[in-house]
Amino acid sequence: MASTAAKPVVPPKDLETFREHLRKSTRILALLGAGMSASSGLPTFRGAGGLWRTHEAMQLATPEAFDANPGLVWQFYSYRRHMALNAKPNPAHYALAELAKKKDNFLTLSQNVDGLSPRAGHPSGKLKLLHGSLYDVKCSEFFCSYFETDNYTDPIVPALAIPTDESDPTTTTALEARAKARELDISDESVALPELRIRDLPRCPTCKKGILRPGVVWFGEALPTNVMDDIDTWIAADKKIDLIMVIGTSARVFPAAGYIEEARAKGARVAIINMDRNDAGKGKLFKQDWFFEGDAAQIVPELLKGEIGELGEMMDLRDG
Ligand code: BJW
Ligand code: ZN
Repeated sequence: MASTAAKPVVPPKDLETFREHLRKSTRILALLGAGMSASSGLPTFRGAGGLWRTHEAMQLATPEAFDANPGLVWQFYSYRRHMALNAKPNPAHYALAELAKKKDNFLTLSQNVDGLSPRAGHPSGKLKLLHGSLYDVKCSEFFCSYFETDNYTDPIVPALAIPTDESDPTTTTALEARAKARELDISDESVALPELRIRDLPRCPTCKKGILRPGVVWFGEALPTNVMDDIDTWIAADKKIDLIMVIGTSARVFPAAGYIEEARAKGARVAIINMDRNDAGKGKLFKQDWFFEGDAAQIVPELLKGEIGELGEMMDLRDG
């Protein structure tokens, strides 16, 4: 008779060797990518889900795209702010946040801009945001230094509100129609984007001239100097690193991906957690490394259980 036992999230032997190494590790890095937030409902950049309307997400994440069409790029980012604000951190975010509290010398390098790690209670000193945040906003004028953090206003300006379907025939008043209205999915190209004039976009309160832009790092732009410096200082603080966990990233974007080899050069064993075996980094997986195939939201808490215990109620108590 076929066994009905659930397939273990990770092979028991690998789980055992990983947990044993983690228990002994003192200097630990984690590198996070979009796959970390996939089970929170946020799309990744490459592969399925990497298309926003007819545009590749990667093509919209450039200064050139913003210069050419700031309205379209704002519609993309306004949509992502809205989605991320309405998403919840998943068990992988909570598990890493707990590990950060337990291990003094653990540093997380996140490429994600969605705010889910901070919302899971990840200590801020142990979380380096390589590509900025959806909730930072800055002036796009070269000579203006206006920069704002923690801007959670959704929509950031009225013109960027997600359009709704107010045509429900069962409603009788405008108020009722608005209450029942469903948001339309503007990532779907068949949904019309609202008309947008340049003057309706968020404007810089300092120089009054520049259009504000998301405070994220686009291709060709330098990563925040203070963030890079903090990471360099952490890496240089000791001649060894024990472990780097590479979670939900295709590891194709630099300098982020370069931290894997930097850690390895200091002796780190590499643990990759990814849905797709092709993203293990061809030819780059060494004998002492681990590849855990599947959803980070399931695998990460399982891997860390020996250090942090069961997540259980801490997830219910946090984030509203
Ligand atoms: C799951 C899952 C589940 C799915 N569970 N897993 C060296 C060599 C070659 C090129 C360069 C180089 N150094 C620099 C460059 C150029 C460039 C670059 O790297 N290009 C590459 C394409 C080759 N880098 C830059 O331009 C960087 N800047 C720079 O180097 O500046 C130098 C400079 C110095 C001084 C002055 C001026 C300049 C900047 C890079 C910025 C990247 N920005 C973006 C957008 C951020 C804002 C936003 O979010 O919109 O960052 S692009 C995009 O890619 C985003 C991501 O953070 C980043 C990485 O993507 P990620 O997270 O890996 O996502 P995916 O979709 O690729 O992968 C998801 C993975 O999850 C997949 O593997 C799935 O299988 C997996 N998965 N579900 C587990 N449930
Ligand atoms: Zn300005």
